Amino acid sequence: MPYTLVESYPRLWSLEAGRIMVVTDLHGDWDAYSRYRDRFLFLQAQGLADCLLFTGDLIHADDPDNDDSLEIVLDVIALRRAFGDAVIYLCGNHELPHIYGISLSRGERVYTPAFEKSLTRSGLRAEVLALFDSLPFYIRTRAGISLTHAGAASVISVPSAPPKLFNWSHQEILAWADRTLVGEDTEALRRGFVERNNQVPYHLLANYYLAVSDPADPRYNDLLRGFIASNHPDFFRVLWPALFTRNEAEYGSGDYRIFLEALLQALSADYTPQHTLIAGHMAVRKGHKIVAGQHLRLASGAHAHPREEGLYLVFDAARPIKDIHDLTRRASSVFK
Ligand SMILES: [Mn+2]
Repeated sequence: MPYTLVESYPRLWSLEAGRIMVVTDLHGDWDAYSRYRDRFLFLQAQGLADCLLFTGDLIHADDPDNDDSLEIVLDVIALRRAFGDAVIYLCGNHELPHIYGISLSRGERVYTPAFEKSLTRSGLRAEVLALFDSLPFYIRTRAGISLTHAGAASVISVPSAPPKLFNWSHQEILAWADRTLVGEDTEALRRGFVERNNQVPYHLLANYYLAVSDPADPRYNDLLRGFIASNHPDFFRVLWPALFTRNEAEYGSGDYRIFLEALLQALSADYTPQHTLIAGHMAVRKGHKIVAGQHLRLASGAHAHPREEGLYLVFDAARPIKDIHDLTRRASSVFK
């Protein structure tokens, strides 16, 4: 049976058949990206892989001087032109802020401005944001293996959360923010935003965070829109934890096991039971680790320590895999 993808829900896609090559968080590392891409092209030509699946966080390097985020995303767009849905890209917590025009930082490192600047310079903002807007959050397979960017979050055990996530619409939230903005005093909102940002004038903030310099630019108010959007009741309660969960480091192993089970159960509804989750997102020595018995943490580059220990894996979406250790045995390297 050839490669078969079904878009069961906007953010939950089902892979019915085909050999899937899984690659996690590359964070602007062009060398790693091109190695994985070329390995896929080779495997595909040999009939050994049908689908290339990136689990998100292709963008934002820790080192700002060595960050090829936009080049990677544009290459993925080109690959999707050639391979269509056989190249899958899941939404990561680093792609998400750009959809909403909000910033993302960790410690001293502010990730989002450089990518916004390169988007504006490239003239390809619409194409890239349309891609980000379309990315699924979850993939499930007939093998019983599911994939997502970060892992399971506690909110997943709230019965209303899985359907919200599976049917999530960024555009609905942004339209809600736009409608809210119409009824607000824009000047007052701008003053509030400036106050929260150490009194830096709004036009400088808009230029720094979103690479918008002209007040006549239709994107000039997008910082305000993003601020309102991120205050939607479901934004920080449902969407954010789903993409930012720190798994057992956040909840402890015992509780993480419960949330992981809840996520796998939600992914199994009206489908083949899902017993294993693959996600990257967190640092792991030597490229992989089994967490809570049912979560394979895979690091293909940035989160493998050292990077050259990064791994990818290939499995058949149609063939049941019972043992998570059987999955780890399929991991391979593009660095050695
Ligand atoms: Mn991540």
